[in-house]
Amino acid sequence: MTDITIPQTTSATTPIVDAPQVLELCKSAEKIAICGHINPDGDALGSALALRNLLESPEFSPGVDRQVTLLLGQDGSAPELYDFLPNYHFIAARNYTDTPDLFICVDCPTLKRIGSSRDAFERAAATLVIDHHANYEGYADYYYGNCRAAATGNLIWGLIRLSGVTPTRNMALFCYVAILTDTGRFSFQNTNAQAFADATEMVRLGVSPSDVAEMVYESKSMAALKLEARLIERMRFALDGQLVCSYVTEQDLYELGIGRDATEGLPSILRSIAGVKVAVLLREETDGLRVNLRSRCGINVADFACAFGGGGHAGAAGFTLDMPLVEAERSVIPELEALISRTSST
Ligand SMILES: [Mn+2]
Repeated sequence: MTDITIPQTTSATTPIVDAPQVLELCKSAEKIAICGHINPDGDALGSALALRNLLESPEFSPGVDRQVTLLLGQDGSAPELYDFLPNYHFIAARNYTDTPDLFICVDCPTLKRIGSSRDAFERAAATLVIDHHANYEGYADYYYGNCRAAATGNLIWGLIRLSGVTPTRNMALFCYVAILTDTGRFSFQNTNAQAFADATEMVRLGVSPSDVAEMVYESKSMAALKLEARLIERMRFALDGQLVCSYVTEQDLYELGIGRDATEGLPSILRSIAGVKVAVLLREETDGLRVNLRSRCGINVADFACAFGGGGHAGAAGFTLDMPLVEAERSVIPELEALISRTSST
């Protein structure tokens, strides 16, 4: 995973570094902070945890007492869904007042998405982004990325392998979770040979695919299932079933007593319906209304999301709107209908 693909939107002023340079940058820093995007998913969390293990490994830089801190982009704790991961503890950003030598953003293409960790980012002596999104906006001092990588976890795994550090089972587990979740269990369009090749190494190091799948996909709470029921009840179709839209509110999460991480798999449920080409999930968040898009049949929702100031991948993207749910639906749905009609007629 050492080839670099420069995303089209990358600012020309951001120096692009290669994998050996990333390792050098890390070796020259004693205090490092790592942060993924807000509402972190398996890739953001797995990548951050694996990277911390690498940077704290005595093998990585013998004799150096490196202090590596994981930050969250928002108050509160990390999503419960992933609490089976070993050493799964985070310091909330509001408690972090140190000035890092190096601040590393993982799986986060825009500065806005590091949320409340921004103060620490701005204090840092140097900043680095490690990411696989196509819409990196050029906000850090250094950028290491490949938008053909299935997950940021693949990039982190590549760094671990290149570093010469003996990969541990935990490093493998973190990266495996990153790849598994970002590829939708090796089924989304971004799933590629490298994802399988890396996963093979991880399984050889002791990761159990069935154990991880059970923890991530088959340990749902009854409340999470009830949220899915609400989602399904509220589905609205357009264009003869090619477009489906549903929503979840803050009130839903409050009434069911569950966290926002319970919404992570919902867009894929909508897209799983026969005939659906684009699925839209509208979900209330603290910083606005999040619009999650999933697509297939060659419809690129990343470009669509970019036009609204968001981003993502061709088949999975999102953006945030500063408007109420009903209004958001009214403005987004006709645009998506037009996108589907345009794509179908070409
Ligand atoms: Mn990712």
